[in-house]
Amino acid sequence: MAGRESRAMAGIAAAAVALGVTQVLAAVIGPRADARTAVGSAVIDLTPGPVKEWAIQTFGAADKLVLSVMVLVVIAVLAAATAALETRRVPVGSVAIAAAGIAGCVAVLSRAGATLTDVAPTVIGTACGVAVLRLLVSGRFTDAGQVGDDGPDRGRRLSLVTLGFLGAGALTGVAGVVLTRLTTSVAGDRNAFALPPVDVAAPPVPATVQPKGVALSSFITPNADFYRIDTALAVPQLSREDWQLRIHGMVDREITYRFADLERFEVVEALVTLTCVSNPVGGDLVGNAAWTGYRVRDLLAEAGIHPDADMVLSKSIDGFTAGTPVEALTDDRASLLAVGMNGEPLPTEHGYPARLVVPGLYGYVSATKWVVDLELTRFDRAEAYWTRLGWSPRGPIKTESRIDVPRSGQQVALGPVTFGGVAWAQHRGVRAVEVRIDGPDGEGDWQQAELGTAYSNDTWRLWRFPWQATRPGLHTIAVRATDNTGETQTADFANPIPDGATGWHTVGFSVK
Ligand SMILES: Nc1nc2c(c(=O)[nH]1)N[C@H]1C(S)=C(S)[C@@H](COP(=O)(O)O)O[C@H]1N2
Ligand SMILES: [Mo]
Repeated sequence: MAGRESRAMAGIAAAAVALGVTQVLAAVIGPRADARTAVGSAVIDLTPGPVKEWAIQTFGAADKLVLSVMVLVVIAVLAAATAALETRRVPVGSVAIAAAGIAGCVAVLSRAGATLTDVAPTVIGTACGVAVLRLLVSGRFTDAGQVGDDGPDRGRRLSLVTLGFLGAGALTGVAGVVLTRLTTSVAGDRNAFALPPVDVAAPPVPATVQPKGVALSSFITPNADFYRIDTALAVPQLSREDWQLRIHGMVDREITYRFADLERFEVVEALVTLTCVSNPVGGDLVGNAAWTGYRVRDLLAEAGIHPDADMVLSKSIDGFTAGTPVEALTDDRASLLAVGMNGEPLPTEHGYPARLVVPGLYGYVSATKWVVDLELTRFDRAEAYWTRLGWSPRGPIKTESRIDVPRSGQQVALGPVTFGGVAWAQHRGVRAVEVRIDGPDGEGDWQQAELGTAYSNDTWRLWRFPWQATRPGLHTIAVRATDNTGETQTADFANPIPDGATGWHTVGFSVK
């Protein structure tokens, strides 16, 4: 019988084999059979709202990587702990692997469109894992030695076999992930997509939107730098061929558009600044892009909206939902079913082949990526993904501003210096930005910042503030914006839950 430590190692090897075999078989059966993604998605869905919020704030776009690593560590610890107790008679570790397998099957079956064949990889992988553990604790590799064989040699043989299984598990796992990527990726489909010619172009962007002499955010956020927030553990791979948009619910006639059907609608280009409700004061979950697409209003008109419908519940291929006021999708703002971002097809992680973009509303109530379904309904009947978790059903974007320069703790030389940042109040527009240095206890008063040209009410506005550094030591700079309704950004601090953070962004810096 192997010792406690080698049994713990055997447990990790068995878990690796179970995961590896499952992963490689899932690559053959199809994405719905991917237990790893199913379990991760289940973990995301079951995580309480405040914890999700904390994860987004803490890890940002790396949240999913952190989750994956955490899940692997938890699996390894559980496998080691339970396998350490495994004996030939009392199979604690094997039962744990089997239980994990059952949980994996439940997770797979709970996903949209899953069938019984989708659990086959998990069942076979689990069986392999149990078999490996039983084999390693059976003593076959330790007791089979000749009489007089001494401990260290037997132990070495066992650990070599264990390492072999561990390596095989890791290899099949990686092979499975790579194979899945290769067989499901829509990168080719995306590369082959030429954006439709624009019928209604966005007004040109004057160079004066970008204040000079200060290294602040660029007015248009390049796709590669655009923040990404979603609940999708694996980026959905949806080809144009497979994409459909079903419009149903409180409508006169249900419609399903195929991608090619979109050709008969006018192609509109609009610059819209997106913001995440989870963006903390001073945060970077905000970006501005030129979107190409079709007016949602035009797509809805063909279905005929019932007058008592007040919400469009949009749904993505992976089950995310957002509830948007019908008004925001049918009034004269540029609410788009976007297929292009900054002149390229939507990047896969930003919703290829089609997503919603709605000026003035936080992403969680409007910006559904990989969108496939629009249901006309009512706010008193339906609840969307984040609303169910405690966020506000309606999410108009709050007036906010951010300091990009100076960075917190930055050292500034005596003499002239230019500070700067961004301000946004989508669909109302930014009228003024004020800066205060060393207030309220210092002598600082609010002073007007210089504004970049206003492009539109739906885009952010960049600002700069030239200043003379005359007194060495520590200083603070605060910023506040006023929107075109005359409302000045509130000083009251609020957390992102339930309807967006508020407060003044304040940065400490020093003069030398
Ligand atoms: N399918 C899907 N769409 C989604 C989300 C999601 O989790 N899944 N998150 C929304 C949120 S909270 C935001 S802020 C925006 C972010 O869009 P981006 O990742 O393109 O910046 O997407 C929205 N659309
Ligand atoms: Mo968001």
